[in-house]
Amino acid sequence: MQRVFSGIQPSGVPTLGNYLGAIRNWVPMQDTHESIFCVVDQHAITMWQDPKELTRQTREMAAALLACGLDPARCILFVQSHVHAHTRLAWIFNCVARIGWLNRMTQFKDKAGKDRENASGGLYVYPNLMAADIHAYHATRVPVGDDQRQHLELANDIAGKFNHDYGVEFFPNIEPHIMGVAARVMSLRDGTKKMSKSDPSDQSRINMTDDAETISLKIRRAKTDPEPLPSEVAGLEGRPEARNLVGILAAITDRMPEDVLREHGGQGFGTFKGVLADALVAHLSPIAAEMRRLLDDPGAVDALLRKGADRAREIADPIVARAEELVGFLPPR
Ligand code: AQP
Repeated sequence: MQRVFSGIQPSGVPTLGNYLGAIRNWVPMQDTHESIFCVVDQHAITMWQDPKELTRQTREMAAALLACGLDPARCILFVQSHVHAHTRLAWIFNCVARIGWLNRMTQFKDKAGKDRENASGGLYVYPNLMAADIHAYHATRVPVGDDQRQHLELANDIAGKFNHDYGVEFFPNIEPHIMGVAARVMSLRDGTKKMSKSDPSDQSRINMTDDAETISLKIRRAKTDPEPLPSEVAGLEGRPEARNLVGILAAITDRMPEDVLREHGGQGFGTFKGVLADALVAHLSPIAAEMRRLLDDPGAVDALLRKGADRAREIADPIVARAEELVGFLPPR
């Protein structure tokens, strides 16, 4: 059975983008793949996180994943900092990856913004840690949103260089698994910018914890243009906000954008937004309710995560120990 790895940062409340681009696609994989999913708190601190908030958000993210359908009986779910193999391998990868490769990463440029000199070193080497997350398990399939494609290409370059430099075929090639019409959900305030849990504007995103009223209000206020919806996908060209809302309705109701436009083409946004808000509320409300139920017993969530980390260590520790041996580190025992 092919092994799958994917992670999500507890850098805020998970958004509709995280859900449609990643989490929702993880759920069926539990039955077809050996599945390993991780709340990547070490990635989160590449940008400033308030310590108390980070603890809360880590637990909340785990509860969100469980509420969306991850089942510890069918997958391994854990917190990155609990399994030290990730940072051990990341250090080796820091020494394998070339500065020129990292300089090309668009996510660093986006997140560092204009004040690049003031970005953390961790943000710069983030893709090396992400490569280590995956290669520590010899995972070959990585379900992510479209924004992570470049990092996965880098993870393959790192594995290729490691194998070449040490004369081995140790780290396998990774296959990105980028799925569905909503592989990139865009901000509700700007259809050219991706929806992000750390966007300063809460109005830019739907949080998985938003209640029905908040969802309806955010959709009603979402940026659009004055034209009615086209009846064909080609008519969405140059209309990023319209394309985004159509894509969201398609994804949440398991249809293609063509089908959505066949039904709603010609409608103004007033009517369409009402339909979209209702569909989102119907889909997300049960997930938010289950999250709240799980978070009523934080000790139980923590215990599940600790068990997950024990299982993750069993796989990752021998792989990373072998990588350290290949590099020439004196065995610790
Ligand atoms: N807007 C999006 N559309 C589709 N997929 C998305 N993902 C994130 N945003 C979108 C996918 O969610 C998974 C987890 O992402 P992450 O938390 O590791 O980091 P990220 O991509 O940086 O997500 P955010 O929400 O933008 O977080 P912040 O604001 O902290 O940077 C990934 O598979 C990602 O592709």
